[in-house]
Amino acid sequence: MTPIEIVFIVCAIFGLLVAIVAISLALRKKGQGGILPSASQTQSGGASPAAPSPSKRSFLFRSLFSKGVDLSNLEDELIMADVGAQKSHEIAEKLRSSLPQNADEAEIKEVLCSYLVSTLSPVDRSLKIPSGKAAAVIMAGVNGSGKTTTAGKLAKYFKDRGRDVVLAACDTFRPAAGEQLEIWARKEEVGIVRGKEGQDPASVAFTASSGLTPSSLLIVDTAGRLQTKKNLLDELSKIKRVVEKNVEVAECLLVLDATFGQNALSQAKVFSQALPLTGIILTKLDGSCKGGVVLAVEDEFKVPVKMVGVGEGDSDLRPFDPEAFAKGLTQ
Ligand SMILES: Nc1nc2c(ncn2[C@@H]2O[C@H](COP(=O)(O)OP(=O)(O)OP(=O)(O)O)[C@@H](O)[C@H]2O)c(=O)[nH]1
Ligand SMILES: [Mg+2]
Repeated sequence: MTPIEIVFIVCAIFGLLVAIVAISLALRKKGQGGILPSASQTQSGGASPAAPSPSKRSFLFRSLFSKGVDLSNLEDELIMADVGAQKSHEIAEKLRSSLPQNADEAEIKEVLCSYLVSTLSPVDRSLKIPSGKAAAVIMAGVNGSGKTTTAGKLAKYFKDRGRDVVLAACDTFRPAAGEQLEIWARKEEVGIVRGKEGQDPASVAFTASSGLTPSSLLIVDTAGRLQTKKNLLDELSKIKRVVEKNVEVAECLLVLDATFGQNALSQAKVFSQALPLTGIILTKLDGSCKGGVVLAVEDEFKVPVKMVGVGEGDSDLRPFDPEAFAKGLTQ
């Protein structure tokens, strides 16, 4: 082999090595840079436990204001942040009467923050589950709002607090719904009662609520969509009636998707006709919404937001904290 041939072979090998390193670096970058789905995107039915990183959670309650705020544009800014026309007007009037005309942004935010804390804090937001006796929680809400996922998260929440949780798969309308809840039951190692596809959901609820023990907590997952609104409402009230034959229904929780903004209000209206709602769980606050809808929903229905969903994992459910909410919104 001539020296030229040897140099040529060495160069070729070196070139090949450089190419391999470059390709592997490029592939790695692709995986981190968003082409691959994030942990939360890959979760099906919330079965994967990956929770968002603390940095992702820090924007849970983002500022209500998209631009500089003064007393003249405050009402519009609140409306834009889903606070609702009536509540926005009420808040703006309140601030106009307690601040000088030329109040700057920092003053407005400070007064708004204390106003929010003082109006939201006195409300009792605890889940009223009696101890020492069996109880039931009914989940309701439009399809896709997060009922099944929240039922799974609540299963963990109450199991961690010593309850024997049983899930009732009363969405027999959508074929995959029972399976989705079953994945949660397996993951959280809690009981589940499932019916057959198309079975009367109330009969599933009745079976599930029979024979509970004092430490049992039944969490009833329901359908979000039926052929007609009337069917849906009749079905929900029937489920509650039959469960009550066996056990106290301690909470009727409306699950609302916070990203729906003002549409969440019309949903709440429909469900409040079927069930005596005792609390709201606002989901997907980890998304792009501003959370102002909390104020609108509470104002309209006089039902407290008790917990918030901040991701798809089983620990992504938190008690609603008015102070964190007010601070986040006015930061
Ligand atoms: N990012 C995020 N996603 C959520 C949250 N809660 C639920 N989801 C997702 O929202 C989607 C719908 O959730 P489901 O629990 O299936 O909603 P559902 O109300 O049971 O829907 P139906 O059974 O069709 O009525 C799923 O992909 C969930 O993982 C949350 O707090 N944050
Ligand atoms: Mg569901």
